[in-house]
Amino acid sequence: MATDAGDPIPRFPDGFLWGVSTSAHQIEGAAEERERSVWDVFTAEPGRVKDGSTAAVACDHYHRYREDVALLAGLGVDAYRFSISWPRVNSPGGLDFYDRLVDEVCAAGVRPVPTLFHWDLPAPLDWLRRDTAARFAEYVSVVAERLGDRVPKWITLNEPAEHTLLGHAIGAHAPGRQLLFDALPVAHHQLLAHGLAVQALRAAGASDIGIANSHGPTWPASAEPADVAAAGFYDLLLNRLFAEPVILGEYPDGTAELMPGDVAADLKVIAEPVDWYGVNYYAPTRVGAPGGADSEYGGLTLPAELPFSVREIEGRPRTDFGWPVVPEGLTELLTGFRDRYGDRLPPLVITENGCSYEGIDDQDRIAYLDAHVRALHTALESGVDVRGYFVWSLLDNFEWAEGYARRFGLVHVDYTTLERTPKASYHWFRDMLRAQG
Ligand code: GBH
Repeated sequence: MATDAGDPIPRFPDGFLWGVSTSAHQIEGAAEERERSVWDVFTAEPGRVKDGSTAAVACDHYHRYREDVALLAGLGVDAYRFSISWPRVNSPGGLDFYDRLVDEVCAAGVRPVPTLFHWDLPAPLDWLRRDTAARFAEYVSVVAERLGDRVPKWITLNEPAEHTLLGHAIGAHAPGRQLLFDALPVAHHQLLAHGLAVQALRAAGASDIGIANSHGPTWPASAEPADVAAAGFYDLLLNRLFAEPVILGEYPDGTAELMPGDVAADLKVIAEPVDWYGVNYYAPTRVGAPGGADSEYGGLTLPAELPFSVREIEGRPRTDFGWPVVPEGLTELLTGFRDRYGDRLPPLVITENGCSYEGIDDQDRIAYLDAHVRALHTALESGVDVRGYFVWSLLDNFEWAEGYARRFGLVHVDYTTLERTPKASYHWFRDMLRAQG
């Protein structure tokens, strides 16, 4: 892949927050020591996860968190984004674990940035039900009371769009439902949960609150009106439907009518001001009219009934996952957000960016990250207010329906011995952070 490697990466502004991300279900293991989540139920069903694996042990981070925090300290990051498992908080001693983790992270001179929901819903709960949003706010209050004295920055939800689409519309993720557009209440109830959580966090004295959403530019397959319309619809579903209620207090283009409950009243809650808005970026998506070859999303075949199809982005290197490497898509996404939302756009943080490749001498990952950090700097230079960048992920981990086959870590994990080995990309990121000062 062509990079400017060799030229130093340009300087980012003072105070720019550099970090790495993980999530509870993907790394913690110790599944016996907490309540079950929808992911435990899902992975127990045959055929759901490609390699038949579960996250019962994963990286065993629950028992090895001190070693992992030492890796963070060695990396020299400013911040660590992790997630709190709601089913663990529901279990005896669960909150004590996060208390110890937060202490350990702080003692390492790193700022803890918890995400309060990263897909591992307690098994008895269901996002189709409105009261799950209220239950979420209660849980958030409990966590904020306990950790609020040490946590400087909070994230309510991770990627409600992906959780709605993958988990409830096409069934590739837990809880495995294939409701297609009947999954829309899941989107609304998560957004409501976000707004209620912002209120609960503020009531507990917390500040610097954001949400992490998955976003990417949507490229029409051609200039044909049917392709342009399909791409616009995809952009509406994956980008605007989740950004606009939070940023503008509105659902886009008539979608409010599809949502349950007193939508106008709920939108007031959903639009509770955030301090910043998190963007998880992996790749753009090429979208055309329905039909043609099998339509894939993140390696999964999409149902033919959808009013769009996802096409290949050609002429690009691909990660092991098959996702195209398009660094300038990050610049396009960020400048596009600025152009679309103008003064109403909160400061942005890249809460995830990364790639899956095999190997410990992972030059491909270095090239990917190098190019994306430069693309981010280009967005800053053109005036987009971006305050931080988090690599997905610190560790190789349980990659959902792909099991352990995809490795996103800066640190390699041997799943037999659970030994951690920093990859070449770990050393590259550490050296880049040192050069930033
Ligand atoms: C994130 O989701 C999750 O937050 C995280 O838990 C996960 O481990 C990580 O990313 C890596 O997957 O096929 O080229 O069109 C990312 C959601 C959905 C983003 C699929 C990229 C398709 C790329 N992803 N999407 S492509």
